Amino acid sequence: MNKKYIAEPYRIKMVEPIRETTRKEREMLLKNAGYNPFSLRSEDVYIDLLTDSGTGAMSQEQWGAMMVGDEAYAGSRSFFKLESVVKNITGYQYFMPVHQGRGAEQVFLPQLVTKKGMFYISNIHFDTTRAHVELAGARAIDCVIEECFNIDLDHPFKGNFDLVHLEKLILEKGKENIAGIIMTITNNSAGGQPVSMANLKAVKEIANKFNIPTIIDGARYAENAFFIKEREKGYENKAIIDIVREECSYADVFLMSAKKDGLVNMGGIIAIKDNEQLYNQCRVAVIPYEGFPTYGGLNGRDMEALAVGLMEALDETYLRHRIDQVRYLGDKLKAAGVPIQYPIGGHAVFVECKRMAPHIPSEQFPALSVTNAIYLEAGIRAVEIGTLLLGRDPDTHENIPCVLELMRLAIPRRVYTYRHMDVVADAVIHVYQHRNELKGYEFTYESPILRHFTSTFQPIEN
Ligand code: P71
Repeated sequence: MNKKYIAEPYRIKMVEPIRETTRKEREMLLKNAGYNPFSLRSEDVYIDLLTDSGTGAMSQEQWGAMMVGDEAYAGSRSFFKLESVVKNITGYQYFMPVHQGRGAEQVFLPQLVTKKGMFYISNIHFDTTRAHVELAGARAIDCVIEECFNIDLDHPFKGNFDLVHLEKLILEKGKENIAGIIMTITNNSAGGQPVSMANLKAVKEIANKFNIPTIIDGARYAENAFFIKEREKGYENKAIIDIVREECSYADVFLMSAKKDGLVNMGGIIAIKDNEQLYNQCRVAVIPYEGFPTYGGLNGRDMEALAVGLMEALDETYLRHRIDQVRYLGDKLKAAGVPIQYPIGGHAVFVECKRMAPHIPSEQFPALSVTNAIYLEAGIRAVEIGTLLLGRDPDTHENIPCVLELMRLAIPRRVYTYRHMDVVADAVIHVYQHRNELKGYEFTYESPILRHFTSTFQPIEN
């Protein structure tokens, strides 16, 4: 039987009740949250699609493994178990745990910034990555293909680097001023879009030509490997782990927020291919920020759960369901005419709100308007990825122009069922059908940095 979407490849044996609120309650709750969904309590959310980071469900094997966690400060058994799994997956020689992705960024990224005026280049830097590049005294430049920003264009690898532009950038800035090239797989910010193997290989060739290190941001590397298997010629019959090893062969360093494809609630990874000196630098830097290099902010139980979760996330049946579930939601929205980033990405569906609410100018945050409307409609929490999140230019203080005004519906791993996706689709479609009623928002308080997290708003009534 040829199934369009596969059902959950698991039985659910522990449940967390969730509660529906009334529209009246939600109006009050959202008002009290300053119309910023980050300020809602999760118990007041019916279906929580704020993020897929650290929100997944662990398996019985992971919970079982936690019981044998070794909590030694230095050199625990759990560390060596995790180390052998990471080395096996990446093929790299050196590994160090950290508490989450931004911990890896904080420890690692400054190591390659050896002087003033340096740059990291990425397909698109994730926000925390950009923040840590800047904290390290460097600048972040994005270099993704143009096709990425055309949501209707059917392109199999919208996360790809623009190779011509990459080479031009290196020549323009001077190869000695490029700290590193960060390959974000999958590319979170513009739709969980994958990067092809051919593109990773070509980036590595360019990097080698100029002697620039390459770094994988592997938060969703397993989902990227699945897309390569599904879409790239020559990989149809390869095992996911072999695709991953080839991905890793085109980088020198692997940084990961393990809260995504590590299938854990907390954890991160720094792995280094063969540069012993760089590894030693990180071993020194990790201690003041994260902890001793054999625990890096994690306890033995966390490392046990991660050692198991990393392998589970490479299981093809798991991945197929994961990607299918996201696609199921996206297909429903697309069929109803809702403008979404297409093809549908690995971890989330991204709704384009500039097109959904053209009557709301960017400075009035159309994607926040849609996000708040689906909370009011059905108690579903999503997140704005648009003008609000992009923030202001530090010099001019103007809002940075934003190509797409996205609302992201991120699906936690192994948490919700297809029926939950139906509820989400119904709510988004309802809001879409009543899009003329959507209102813009204005600040009642604007926080000076990372403003999307803590600012407050009011709807503009006119
Ligand atoms: C996501 C997140 C985390 C997040 C961001 C904003 C609001 C709520 C949650 C984190 C990433 C990521 C990539 C590609 C590094 C990090 C940092 N993503 N690289 O998408 O997507 O990792 O959160 O473990 O520190 O919701 P960290």
